[in-house]
Amino acid sequence: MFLIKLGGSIITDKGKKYAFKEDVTDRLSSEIKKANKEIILVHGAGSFGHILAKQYSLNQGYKNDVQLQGFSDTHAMVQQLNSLVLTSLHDQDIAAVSLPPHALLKLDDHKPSTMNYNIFKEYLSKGFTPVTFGDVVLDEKLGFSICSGDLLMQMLAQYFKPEKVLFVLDEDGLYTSNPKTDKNAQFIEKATLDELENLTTSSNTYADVTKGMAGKIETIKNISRLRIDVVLLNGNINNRLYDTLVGRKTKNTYVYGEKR
Ligand code: IP8
Repeated sequence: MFLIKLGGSIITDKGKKYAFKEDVTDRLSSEIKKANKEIILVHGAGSFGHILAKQYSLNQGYKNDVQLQGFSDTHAMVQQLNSLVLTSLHDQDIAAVSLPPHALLKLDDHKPSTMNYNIFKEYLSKGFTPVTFGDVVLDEKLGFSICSGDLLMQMLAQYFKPEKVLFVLDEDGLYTSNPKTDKNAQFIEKATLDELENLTTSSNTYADVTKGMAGKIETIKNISRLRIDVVLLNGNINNRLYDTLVGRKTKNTYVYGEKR
């Protein structure tokens, strides 16, 4: 089984509220169909979730009743994005079913507390493609908080031990620094967990621009520690996802699962 995350920046325009990238998502759906693999799909919230979540400080937990409306509005928007992704998959005759995190799991101070893994297992065993996504969820300590697609990737990787974990990004993969701001950034084709440890240290010196990247590296390291290989690839380029899924050589960053 392959666990794939379609990043929010690849399926939406992160700078524009509620801007779904239909063409890119449709092409990625067709590549998933063509590869014909067993898959659990996770997607990010992009501009359907992050703008509202920030506006209402939802990740800080319950502070006032105004946030309740913000919570339900944010959920409605990420659910809407999820419906757009599902339609794209259904158009390719993929039997995708939506598994919304807010109804399946609880966090406790941002960390996983309870999760209904069985529902994923049952749908998979019947031949469906479970699709889940970054969502607002209940939180034992905070009242509510945000469950990111990356956290879902870690939880699902730990439980299902997939053959590979794929992150579909709007970059070719990992770089030694942020390629959008640093022209000396070097592309990383292959890395071990140890090499990633060094990378975090150096990328932290780039402050806020690489904060997102540092978080992503943390997620990748946690999955790599489960001895699962992680591949990061560019979803904007034709067939990178397909080639990676079928094991064909293509440009991507390959992180080897930690060997013991
Ligand atoms: O885009 C965030 O999920 P992500 C979810 O995977 C919300 O980080 C609701 C902002």
